Amino acid sequence: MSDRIHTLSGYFHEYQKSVTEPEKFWARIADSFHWQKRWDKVLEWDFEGPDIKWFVNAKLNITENIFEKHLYTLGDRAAIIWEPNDPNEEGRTITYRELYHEVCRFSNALKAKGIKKGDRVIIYMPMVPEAAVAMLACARIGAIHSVVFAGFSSSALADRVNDCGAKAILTSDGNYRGNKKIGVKSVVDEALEKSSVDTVIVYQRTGQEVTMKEGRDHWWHEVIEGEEDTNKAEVMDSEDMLFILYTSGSTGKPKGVVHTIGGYMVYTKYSFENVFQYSPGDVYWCTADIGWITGHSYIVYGPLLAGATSIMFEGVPTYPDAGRFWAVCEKYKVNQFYTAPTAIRALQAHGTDPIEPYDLSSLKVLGSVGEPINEEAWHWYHTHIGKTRCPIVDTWWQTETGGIMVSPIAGITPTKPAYATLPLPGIQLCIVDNEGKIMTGNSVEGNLCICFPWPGMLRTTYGDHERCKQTYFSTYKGMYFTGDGVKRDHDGYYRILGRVDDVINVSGHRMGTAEVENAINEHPLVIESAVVGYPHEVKGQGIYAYVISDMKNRTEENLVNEIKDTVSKIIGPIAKPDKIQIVSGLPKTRSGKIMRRILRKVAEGSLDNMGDTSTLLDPEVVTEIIDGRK
Ligand code: 6R9
Repeated sequence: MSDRIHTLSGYFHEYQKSVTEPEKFWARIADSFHWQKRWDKVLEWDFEGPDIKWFVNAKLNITENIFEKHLYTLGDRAAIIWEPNDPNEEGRTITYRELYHEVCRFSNALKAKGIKKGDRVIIYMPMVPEAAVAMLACARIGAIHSVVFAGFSSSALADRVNDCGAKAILTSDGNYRGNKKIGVKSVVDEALEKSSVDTVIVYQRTGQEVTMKEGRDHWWHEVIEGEEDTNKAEVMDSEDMLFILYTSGSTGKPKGVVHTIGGYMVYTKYSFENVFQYSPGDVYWCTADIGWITGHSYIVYGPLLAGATSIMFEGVPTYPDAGRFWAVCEKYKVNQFYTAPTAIRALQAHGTDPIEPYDLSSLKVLGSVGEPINEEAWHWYHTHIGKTRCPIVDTWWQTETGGIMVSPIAGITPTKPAYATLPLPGIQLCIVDNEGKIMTGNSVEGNLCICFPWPGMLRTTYGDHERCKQTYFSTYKGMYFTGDGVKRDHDGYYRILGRVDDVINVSGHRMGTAEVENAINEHPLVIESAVVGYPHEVKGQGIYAYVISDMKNRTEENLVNEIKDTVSKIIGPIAKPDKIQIVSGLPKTRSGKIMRRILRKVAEGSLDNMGDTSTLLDPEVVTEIIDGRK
C-alpha cells in the first residue's frame, strides 16, 4: 500500500515526480507486482508510429498477480460477491481461493478444447461470475479475450467475431434483466450464420431451451468436469495482448482497441487504489457491465489486482423497484460505489422515497463515469446518497486510456460539481486549439490531448494499425487526441465538455453517428439519413435521426417503427433512435457535405439562429426541417 496517496501535498509531490522522472516513477509502482522476469527498460515510445512499449521484455502473467500473489494472505477473502437480478434468488460469494480454482479449471478446459496463447476468444455473457472467470481463464493461458456487451445484436457480434478472427465464443443460454428473460445463445447462433468459430461454450444460467450444434457447442459444466483445479500460468511478455475491446468512433465500424498486459495491469491497480482510496477489507461496487471498459478495469482487473472485494450485479437499477441499488448497498455494506450519471438521473426522477428505507452509512466514496455529470445530478448524488459526507470522484477516461485519467483522489482533492478536477500522476494533459496550438495558463477551453505515454494506454487497433494512427495520433502532431472538449478553469481544474467529434454518448454508451446512419440505411426504403445527438434529460444525449425515405404505402408511424427495429437488429436496442423525422432532403453544402451544425440546432430546439445557410444547395430544406421538428 506504499503507493497510496494520503494527502493533497502528497498528490502534488507524486504528480511532480511522475512528470520529471516518469520511468523512475512507474518502475517504483511496478516493483510491487510479481514479474517472472524484470524489464530491461521501463518505456520506449514514439507517438508518430505510434509505437509504445512499457516494461520492455518483462515476463509475467496478470492472473498470478491476482491469485498466487494473494492466496496466502487473502485466500479466504471474498473476491467477487454476486448479486442476482432477482433479489429473492440467493447471491454468491466467491473467495480468492475459490476463484483461483475456478479460473484454473476453466482455463484447463479451454486448453483441452485446443485454445492456446494468442487465440482470440469472444465472451458474450451476462453479468455472472463466470464472465469474470472466462476473462481471467483467457489471461491465464495467454488467449486474448474480447468481451462483447450481451445487449449487442447478432450482426454486431458477427462483425466482431470476423474482425478479430475469433476461435471460440463463451456465452450463456440466456440472461435475466429486470422482469425479462432474454435469449443469448440464440443470438450467437444467428451471428454464426455470418461468421464461424470452432468452439462455443455455453454457461447455463436460465435453463431455457437452446440448440446445441454437435461438435461445436459444449456446456460449460460439462467441459470443466474432471479438469484439474490448478495449473501453471502461461509466461507472457509485458507487451503481449491482454484483450481487444470494440468501441465506436466517428467513422466506420467499431474498432478493436488493444490493451497489453504489463502496463494495463500496473495502471488499473494503481488508479483503482488511489482514486477510490480503497482500504483492505472494504467492499467496492461498480455497477457497469463487463462488456464496457469500466467493467474490465474496475470490476475485474483493478479491484482483483488490489485484493479487493468487488460486487458484480446482474440486474438493473429499477428492478424490482427504484430502491434496488440502495438495497444492495445496505445488504453488503458497500464502501465505494461507482455508477454512471444516466443511472443517477433515472433514479432522481423517482424522488427520494425509494432511498428512505435503507441504511447507507457504510458508504465512503461515490464515483461517476461515462459522461459529463450535470450539476443537478451531482448535488442529488452528493446530498441524498452520500448524505454530504462522501466525496464524489468524477472520473474521466476512455476505452482507449485503459484506466481513469482525470479524477479527484477521494477525500483528498477538493471537489467541484461537474469537474473531473485534476490528472492522476503520470498523466500529462494539454489543451490545444483547432490549429493544434497548445493553450497554456488557466481559464482556457479547447481540445483535450495527452502528450506523454501512460502505462494503460491503447497500443493499436486490432488488425489496422494505420487506423489507430489516423484516429488518435494524427489530428494533433505528437499527441494523443481524446475527441473530447475541455475547459481548464481559473483554479487549473478540468471540466470535460463532451465530444467534439461525431461520437455521441447515450446513457454513457459510445456510439458513432455514422454507425447508426449505416444501420438506418439498411432499411430497404431509406434513401439517406443523418444522425445527431441532442440533450436528453435522463440519457445525457438522445439520438435524433433525419431520414429521407420512400414511404411506399406505409404510415409514418409504421415506417419509424420499422427503422427502429432495423437499428436494433443491426447494432442493438441501445442504438435505437429516440426521434426519427422523415424529411424530403438534408441540408447539404454545394460539395455535398451534410451541414450537421444545422441538424444539431434543430434537434436541440435552438431554432432562432441557424447561422450562415447561404452555402447550402437548397436553403428551403431548413424551413421544412424546422417545421417538421419532432
Ligand atoms: C470510461 C468510459 C469515453 C467517453 C469520453 C467522454 C465520456 C467518460 C466521463 C466522460 C465527462 C466523465 N466520458 N467519463 N465525460 N466526464 N467523467 O466511459 O469509456 O465508453 O470509451 O467512453 O465518455 O466523452 O471520451 P468509453
